[in-house]
Amino acid sequence: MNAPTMQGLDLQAPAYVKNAKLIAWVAEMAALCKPAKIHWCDGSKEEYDQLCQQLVDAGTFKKLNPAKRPGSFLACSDPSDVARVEDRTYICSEKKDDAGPTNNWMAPAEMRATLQPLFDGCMAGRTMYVVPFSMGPLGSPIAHVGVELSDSAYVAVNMKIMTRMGKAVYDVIGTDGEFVPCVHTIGAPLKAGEKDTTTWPCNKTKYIVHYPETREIWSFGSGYGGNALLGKKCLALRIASTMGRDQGWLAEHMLILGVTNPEGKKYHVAAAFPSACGKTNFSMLVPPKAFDGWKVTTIGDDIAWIKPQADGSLRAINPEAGYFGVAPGTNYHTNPNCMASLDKDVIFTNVALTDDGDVWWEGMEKDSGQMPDHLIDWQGKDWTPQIAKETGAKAAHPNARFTVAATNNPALDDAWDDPKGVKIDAIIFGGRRSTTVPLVTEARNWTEGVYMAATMGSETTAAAFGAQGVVRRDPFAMLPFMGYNMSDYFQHWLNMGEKVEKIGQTPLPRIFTTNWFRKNADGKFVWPGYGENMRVLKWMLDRIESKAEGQQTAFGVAPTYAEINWTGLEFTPEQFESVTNIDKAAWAEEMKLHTEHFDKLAQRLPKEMLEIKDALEKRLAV
Ligand code: GTP
Ligand code: SPV
Ligand code: MN
Repeated sequence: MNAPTMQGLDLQAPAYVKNAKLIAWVAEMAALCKPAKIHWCDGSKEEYDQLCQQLVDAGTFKKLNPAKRPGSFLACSDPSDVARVEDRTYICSEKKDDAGPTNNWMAPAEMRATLQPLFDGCMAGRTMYVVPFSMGPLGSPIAHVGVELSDSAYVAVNMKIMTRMGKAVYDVIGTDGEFVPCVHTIGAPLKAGEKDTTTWPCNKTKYIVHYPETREIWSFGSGYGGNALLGKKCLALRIASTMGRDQGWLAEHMLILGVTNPEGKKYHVAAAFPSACGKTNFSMLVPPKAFDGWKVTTIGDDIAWIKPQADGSLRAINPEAGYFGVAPGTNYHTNPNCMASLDKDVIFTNVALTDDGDVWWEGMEKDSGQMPDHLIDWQGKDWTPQIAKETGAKAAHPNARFTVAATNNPALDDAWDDPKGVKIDAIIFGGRRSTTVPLVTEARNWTEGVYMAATMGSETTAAAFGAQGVVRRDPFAMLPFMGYNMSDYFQHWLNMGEKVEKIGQTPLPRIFTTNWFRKNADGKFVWPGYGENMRVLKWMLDRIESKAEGQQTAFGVAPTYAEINWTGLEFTPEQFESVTNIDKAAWAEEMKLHTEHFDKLAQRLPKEMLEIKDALEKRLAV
């Protein structure tokens, strides 16, 4: 039999690919994107090594000094392609109201017509990688499978680390199994004989598009992070959130950790902090000396899928297999487990290169006690402390990241890939706020917790393209990741609470808020953060065990100074007051922002949100 071909392109799928729909879709996409070659990824170590070598040969990867950082590479992106592009991200539901007021929307037919000419021939001169991946353990009933077609080898190798990627996924899909089709292109076709003139080709025009009803993802123009690794934000959050709405579960921008006390009792905590607000850090927390015998273990650092069980418990899994984490600020003082995870087999993106072929980023001077004399910065330029002083140039981009397998993490929880997931005892919502919001409070009930999450504000960070340090509402830390109408999502959370409470067998997880980021008059963080966050976590567990009474405040139940273990930390009652006080004037301003936020979401806003807001306003007025 002749192999199927199309204008010289070999369309023959490997024998282990047996899904007719998949094979037909790859052929259809190849006809549209017109790649020079198709590579069906098998996920093997050999393939990973070969693709990394190819990226080295192309100049996209620099192999790091194997004596310092074995098996590791540095990629530096185009300066225009360094973060998620929220203003170019679309939820294309049939009806605009189903995407809701917080999402960019275009009618599916109109978006398809817009993308068609962009994708036509978009992979010319390049290889189309067929990347089969599973979010969640392979073959598990909670996992969802996707296939990403991409013309970026960088994407293929990152997907290998971040997901369960490879041949075995084809067995899961079988002859007629479901998969989420994901098409990605950097949008930089090559004419016949043309060679790349840059090591990070991409396109000025970018589109990150989701069709929630048909569960499809189309991404054009970017090669970076969440824009391009489509299993992560696109599938595991935006598409999964709509699956969760329809099927009765939750897809959340949350870390999951285990915390075990000296008596061996273990709790599981999920925490939603916006992008670059401390999830990776908190999930790998090393308790301070005063907490001898306590242990924190990582289940996930970015995404949680939470499913209610027949007994009313909420069990969570991490659908990912690796971490795509923020490098700057990470060091042996702030996050030793993370530093240990980065010893070997890491892909670094947009950090600086040292003269001995290792990596460096802002914050590492805390470990060595000094700035390096010379570096090549993330843009390939010479960097010295003097240049930094004069120009403010950062050696690493503030959104520089590492890609590393979860199995590199010394604090990895034994149950990190247990398909049953872990039972969640507490849920935290935490923003980055230099003023107003206290260090920690507990919601008095589920509905108040949903309100606190729904109205959460946070200062924008380098994780997304655009202005930084601007306070915006980021409900549930999901603003950039919501696949449907935000008000419907609040209702979904209320429904979940009600459903689980009715079962009556398992208490609902307690809901807390945190803010590690209050600043003093000098603009310095008051709370020491990082490992010291254990002191706050311990108070939360004390609340669960009825060992801490707390005190009622306008904004939930807060700890008294005496309820926090201060052993080994100098933190005065005055400092405590400055990170916990509720400033009435600031809160009056804050409530105006809640009003504005709810006005925007008014159309489908659950009435409970306005009731809780009323009660909060009344408490603030006394
Ligand atoms: P995404 O991967 O973007 O979703 O972010 P993330 O929430 O996992 O953020 P991550 O833990 O990587 O932290 C981002 C930045 O916040 C890093 O520069 C950290 O050093 C800093 N950070 C983390 N935890 C704390 C903390 O407790 N206090 C302070 N002041 N900074 C923190
Ligand atoms: C985030 O921005 O929340 C991330 C990084 O976790 S990215 O995968 O680029 O979205
Ligand atoms: Mn994230």
